Amino acid sequence: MEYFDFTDKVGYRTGKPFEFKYYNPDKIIMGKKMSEHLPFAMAWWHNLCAAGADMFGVGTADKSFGADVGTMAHARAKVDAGFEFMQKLGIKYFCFHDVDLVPEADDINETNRRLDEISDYILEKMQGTDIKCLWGTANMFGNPRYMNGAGSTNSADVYCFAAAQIKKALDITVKLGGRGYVFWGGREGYETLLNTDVKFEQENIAGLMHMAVDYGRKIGFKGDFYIEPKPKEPMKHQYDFDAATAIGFLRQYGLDKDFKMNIEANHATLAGHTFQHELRISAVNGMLGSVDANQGDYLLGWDTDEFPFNVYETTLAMYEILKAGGLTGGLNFDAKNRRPSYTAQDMFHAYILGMDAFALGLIKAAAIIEEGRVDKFITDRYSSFDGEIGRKIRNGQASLEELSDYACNMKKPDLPSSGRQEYLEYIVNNALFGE
Ligand code: XUL
Ligand code: CO
Repeated sequence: MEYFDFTDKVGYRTGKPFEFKYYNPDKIIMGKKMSEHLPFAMAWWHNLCAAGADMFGVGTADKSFGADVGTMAHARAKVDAGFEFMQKLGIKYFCFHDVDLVPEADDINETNRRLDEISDYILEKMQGTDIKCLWGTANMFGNPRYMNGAGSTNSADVYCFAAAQIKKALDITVKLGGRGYVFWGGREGYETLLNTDVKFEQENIAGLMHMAVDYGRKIGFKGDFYIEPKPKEPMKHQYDFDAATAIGFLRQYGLDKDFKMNIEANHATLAGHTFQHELRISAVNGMLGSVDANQGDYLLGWDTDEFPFNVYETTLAMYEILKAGGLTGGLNFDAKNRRPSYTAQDMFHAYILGMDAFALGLIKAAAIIEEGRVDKFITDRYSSFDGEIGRKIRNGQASLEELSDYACNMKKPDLPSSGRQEYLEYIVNNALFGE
């Protein structure tokens, strides 16, 4: 059965109603194919499961794919529709939560059996295609048992259920050849400190992550584990607030060798940071792994998970990614159509928008790097540290007394060189819109 019969394979500037204007997979940018710079992934949950329900109303889109929702026949139809979707768009990766794949049963043993069945089917579909799994994860926030979190729960029994779900999600990720495994700490945080032992909860979260690493390595998982920072929503405060916080946590609990960051654009802005900031902080700490490619709305205080459209943001994101030498993970569209964009055609328009926004971002970021003035400016900006006293400081050979003597001899320093922000922004605009 063909689910999306209104389009065949979407190509570059074909003149057809569904076409890429910028994403040209084989085009070489800075020595690598665009498709290698941009390992796009489909998010199973938004694309194949979510129908647009919100707090005020039910879904508007039909994601039944011709089957009864909540059955294994529906789970299989989603696999078929998902593979047709990815093949038509030339998307090479997918990401999933355990319960995106199958309906959750009352008994975890039955859920696990369903997961075995569907992962056999996905594996079968993968054969003969170049589609792979980017990462898997366990949904440890939706079921009522996780009302107080998974690793951070006050219930030892619920903690064991979280362990069981992670074990199974890791099994399936490995079975499908996943590059990574994600921890998004959905409800790992608190609503009020009046009922919360923060130290106890953080130790338990770290304990669960250690067990996941031990088990994953035992079953042959060679990829990266990821933390996906997010400051709030659904909880008032989430422990993985932002990249700096999550990296500190990983180091504190000895998890930093096995984990990297999965940075989501909308989570960055919820934390009061730019997307670029979160990518930079991860990269300078050697922990930039993967990206959830979406965008938020600066006027709204929640996670809107929009398809990326803002080319300034994708350009600066790709600038960071190129400077970091690329991603070990990929660009997962953790994004959903707006509720009134409910048709199957809208699903294609959304992915084309997102893929083109990142392709254009890549082209423009490469132009900024190749043009060279921004990078040269940054190098020059610190050139005072190339002098004798500067080198001593950088090499850790200076003492406070020596620097004090140096300063007192000078009496008064010159002002630091200009930051020239407007000049740099003008260079970015020229790269984006031409001289
Ligand atoms: C929620 C979110 C998740 C994670 C995976 O804000 O981003 O979908 O990406 O659990
Ligand atoms: Co996400």
